[in-house]
Amino acid sequence: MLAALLAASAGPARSQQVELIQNVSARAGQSLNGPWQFLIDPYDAGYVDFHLNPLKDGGLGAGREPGGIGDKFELGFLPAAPTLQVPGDWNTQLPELLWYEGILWYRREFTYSAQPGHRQFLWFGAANYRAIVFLNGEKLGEHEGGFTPFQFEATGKLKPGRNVVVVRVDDSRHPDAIPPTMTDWFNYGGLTRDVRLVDVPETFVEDYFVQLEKGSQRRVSGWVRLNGPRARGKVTVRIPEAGATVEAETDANGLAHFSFDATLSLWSPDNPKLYEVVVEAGTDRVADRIGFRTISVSGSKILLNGKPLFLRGVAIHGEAPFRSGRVYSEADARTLLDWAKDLGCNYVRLAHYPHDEVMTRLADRMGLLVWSEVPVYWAVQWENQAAYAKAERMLTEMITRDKNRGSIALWSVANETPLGDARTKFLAGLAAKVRELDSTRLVTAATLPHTSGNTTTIDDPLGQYLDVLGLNEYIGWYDGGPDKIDAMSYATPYDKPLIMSEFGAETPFASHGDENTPWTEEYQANVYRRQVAMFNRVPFLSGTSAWILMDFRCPRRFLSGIQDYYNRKGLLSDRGQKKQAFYVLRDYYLEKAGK
Ligand code: GCB
Repeated sequence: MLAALLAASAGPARSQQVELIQNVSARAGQSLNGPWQFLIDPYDAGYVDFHLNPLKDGGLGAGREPGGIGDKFELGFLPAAPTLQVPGDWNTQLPELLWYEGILWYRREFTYSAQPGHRQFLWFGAANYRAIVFLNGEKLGEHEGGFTPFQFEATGKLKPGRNVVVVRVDDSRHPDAIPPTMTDWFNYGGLTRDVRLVDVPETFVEDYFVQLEKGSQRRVSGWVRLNGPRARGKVTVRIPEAGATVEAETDANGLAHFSFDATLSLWSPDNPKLYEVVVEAGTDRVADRIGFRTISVSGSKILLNGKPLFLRGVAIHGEAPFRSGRVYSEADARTLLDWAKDLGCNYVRLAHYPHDEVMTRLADRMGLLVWSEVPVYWAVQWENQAAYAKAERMLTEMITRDKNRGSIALWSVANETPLGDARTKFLAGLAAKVRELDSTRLVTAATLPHTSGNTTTIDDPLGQYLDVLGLNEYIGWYDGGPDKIDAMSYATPYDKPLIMSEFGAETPFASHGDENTPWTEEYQANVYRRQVAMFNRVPFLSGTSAWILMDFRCPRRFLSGIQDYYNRKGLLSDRGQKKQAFYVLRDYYLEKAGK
């Protein structure tokens, strides 16, 4: 047994943490997936009265089967109320909901058998965008943010037998939201990810962080936090396969730091080795599967386990292949990540928001490094403190959920944001928050190009706060024709690695013409051929993520017969058909991989 060492560094103070149960899928309880009744409520009449005063009893939140006369009769779900599948966006489940943005109420009954001495939490993988949750007519809480998990304690509020949960989900877009009103993706609404009732002992392992210490290939270090009346006590962390066990004592906040040496086979795309890690405290025990590796930079190189690695990547939206709608299943994730592997990738950029946990867990298993980002996208209200607080909370929820995934190499704080002091201050704040929560990953952001003639200079002041520079460049599409790519050069005052975080061109599958005719596969392939030749001329380039793996639904893409409300920059169509550019990029990646 290895000695426990209490790390000297300050731990995550309770106020800095978002309280989320780590690794919920390993927990007891019950799934609340399946059919939920729903009511569409464009006027919010289920929540406020005719003079816009809040309805005293929570309105539809009471979850009643209506009885009586007049408006009391109207405020409820009759057994005939239709159902939607959860998880799942509402837009792709019923034709009349495709373009619906606004309020929709969900209701579901479930049976609960009492677990004396245990605690229960209602946990949501994500609800886009605002959710108000009621249990048995009582409001449990609210959450804002469409792509991260949240939970409310239900202990003492559950009844033996039949229970009713109601959720008011509102996906209307607002300028002070994250993301704000204009995005280049579809605003899929609803309970888009798993819903569970999680059951844990009264004092339980709420959260843990188990990774290699920054700069070390053998020192595992992290913390465990307990929640409950006996949160002051002993915790044990074990990696049985490595023969490593450590014990530590929690402080008054239930927090214990630990640190120990272990001989580990390091995780990498070629060796996606995961170890079972067991965390125990009192009567609670939770097991996870974790990969151990280091990720760092040296000048303009990205180093994985101390060795330079070129990130061969593609950007992916959380959009389901074949059926469209949001990704929520391992089958969806498997199809997307298999395509990325087939393309020769060792890295994926999960754009533009935290994806379902099935993606990051599968990336761990398949050996794909991940760029994970928050939807701080385009025109955020940079001067608005409330908008900052939302962004910081989402970032915290993203890191809280995925900090044990060895695949995660980069946390990104923003995409294509406009230059300005308020914006740089906002994003510097987020970068500092990443470092406070997780010093073991690299901080990045996708920035916009500043091009004069044929030279792009990557000098965004945000660069000083990043470990890795991201640049979205569309030479050959939004900027000049394919010929322009041949003449481009790149410069930067920063001695940092660069990832071309986006590049590409748009075409429907099977649209043909010559290589200079836009909206054809030949044109897209031409852009890719010239782009990859150009990449070889950028000495500080350490990775690329093509935009994008698969065509995705997008309300800003109007061209009838070409786009039909899809962004068609995919290397595959939304039906999984590979375009010519797929093979161009694959050849480049195979060559880069030395295959
Ligand atoms: C970008 C954005 C991405 C868009 C893409 C496009 O630069 O970051 O969200 O979808 O361009 O297709 O224009």
